[in-house]
Amino acid sequence: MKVNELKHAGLKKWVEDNVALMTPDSVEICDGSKGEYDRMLKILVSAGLATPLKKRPNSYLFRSDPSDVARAESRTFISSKNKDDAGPTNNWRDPVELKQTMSGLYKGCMKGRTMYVIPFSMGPVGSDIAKIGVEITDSPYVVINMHIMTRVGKKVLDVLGKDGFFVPCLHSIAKPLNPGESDNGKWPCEPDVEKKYISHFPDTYEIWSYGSGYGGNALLGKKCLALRIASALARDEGWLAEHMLILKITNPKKEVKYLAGALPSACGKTNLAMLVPTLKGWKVETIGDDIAWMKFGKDGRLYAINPEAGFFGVAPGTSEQSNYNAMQSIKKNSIFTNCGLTEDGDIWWEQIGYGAPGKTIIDWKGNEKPAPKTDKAVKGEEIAHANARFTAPANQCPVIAKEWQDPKGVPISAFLFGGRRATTIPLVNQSKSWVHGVFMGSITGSEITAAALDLKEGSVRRDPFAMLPFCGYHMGDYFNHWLKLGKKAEDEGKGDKLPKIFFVNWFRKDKDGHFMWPGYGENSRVLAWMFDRCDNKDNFVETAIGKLPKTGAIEAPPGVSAEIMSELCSVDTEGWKNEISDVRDKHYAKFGDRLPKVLYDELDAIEKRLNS
Ligand code: O2Y
Ligand code: MN
Repeated sequence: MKVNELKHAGLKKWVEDNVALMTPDSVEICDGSKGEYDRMLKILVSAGLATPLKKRPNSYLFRSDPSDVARAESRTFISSKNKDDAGPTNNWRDPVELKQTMSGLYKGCMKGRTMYVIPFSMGPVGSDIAKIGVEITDSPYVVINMHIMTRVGKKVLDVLGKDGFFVPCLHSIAKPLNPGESDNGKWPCEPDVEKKYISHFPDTYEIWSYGSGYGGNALLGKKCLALRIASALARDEGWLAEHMLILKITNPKKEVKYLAGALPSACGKTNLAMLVPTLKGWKVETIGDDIAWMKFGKDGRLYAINPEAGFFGVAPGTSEQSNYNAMQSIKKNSIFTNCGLTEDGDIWWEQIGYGAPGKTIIDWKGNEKPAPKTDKAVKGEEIAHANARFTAPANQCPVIAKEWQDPKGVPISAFLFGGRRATTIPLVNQSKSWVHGVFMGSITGSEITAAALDLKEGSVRRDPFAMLPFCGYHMGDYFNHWLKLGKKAEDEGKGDKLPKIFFVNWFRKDKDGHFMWPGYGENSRVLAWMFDRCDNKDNFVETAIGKLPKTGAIEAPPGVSAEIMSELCSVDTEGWKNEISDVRDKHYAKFGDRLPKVLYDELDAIEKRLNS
């Protein structure tokens, strides 16, 4: 298809304007076909950027530039008209000035390259909950990743029609080529981090990205559209765009429930999404591992879709033990970025579960090193980058639920929040009400372990709703959005249809620093308790901080004593008093008068109960 054949006048003009600005050598409208995917890979292999993997059919390894290995948070901007609307947790830039600066950078930025126009759907094509985006990019690496992570092609343009809504997503790697020049094995990007921009314009629902070819900075459907821009759309349209996995749980009686869960980075969200239960008769299946979009149905229930079509998972730490189903998902048709390359043509990373075969290995920077005999990480000598990634189609996951692409979505019975907390926070806690649940989401966070960070070791880095890097507007207003949705449901007499809200903590430690709970598949015991709670089973005790498991309601996993279970499931009154002060003085205080008053009331009520 040619640009002048585009039926949507707004899309056609947007593409033409950017062709004039960026001056690519040619333009391609992507059709999402296998032929297109294969052609992109041929281009990438011949440019020396992709290495085919002998051990994994149709799979390739990429090595990015050391400046371009993760989301660039300091270069991620929320550019709303009013600075106050971005809030204290986002980097704000004036939209007029930012667009002027970036338009200057975009001028001629695609010289010597092809401009790819990628029409994509976040969510099953045509679903009422899905949204359409169109990404303009000069990176064939982005094209193949978007093929896996989203639904690409003509079917999307058909749904868009002549005047449908789409989110325009502009992207350039910022590396024009001179005549006859090729990338020649060097990952193209702007190596100066200060010249990278990942900009969001929530008032006009636009994304402009420049200088990075990596992950969330460049695959604009994921964090940029599906979270930052979608959170603003959800605020404006009355739905939820959340950084949440979606699970299907089946109990031994074959009853099914769906759960959505938010955990900050490095808390095992993908592992939980693909968990292999140890509890007999229970089954866990995956709907999504990272993002959930949810709308209320006419029946008052909240329906969720996974807007993505693939997994963009962290490789190091992924093994058959930590995530069997992820390891099966990446056996073929997968893209690997910044992993090690073994002598026999396979990928390798730290904590993959085995040492590297052969004598030597190529690390993520392309250097030959002795092949590690164990999979332990050696600080400073890592073979894979800590943020090395796999991109794999979701339908390759052995436990993908049959309804994962249902355009109606799945009805959510429970929300789960959690973080890495060595102390204070119990194994699981159910909120007393919707408002209390929003309070729980708002105080989500993990303890700091790396002393190098700007917080005192052991203090809590709050990541409300695990949305801190992903909320496209003021977090105080975001809390209010959650409160408003709950109040509306209650005012309409549908409060009982709202998902129940839980807070989990798999990471409690004893005084010797050992984990008290084994985690992984044993977390199914906690999921089972939550499942039963959704059916109002009498398996809880009411406490000052919420509903906790009754003694014996969660059967202890092997090796966990009754005393430990009791400690995991009881209220640490002194710890909670400190928690309340920390939230009031260091966390909520940041949000000024946009912090909803009812959350302060909730804080006061818990404190009063703890003191009584
Ligand atoms: O490193 C990146 O660019 C992506 S970060 C990411 C990728 C997949 C799922 N979640 C995340 C995250 O940071 O939450
Ligand atoms: Mn994520």
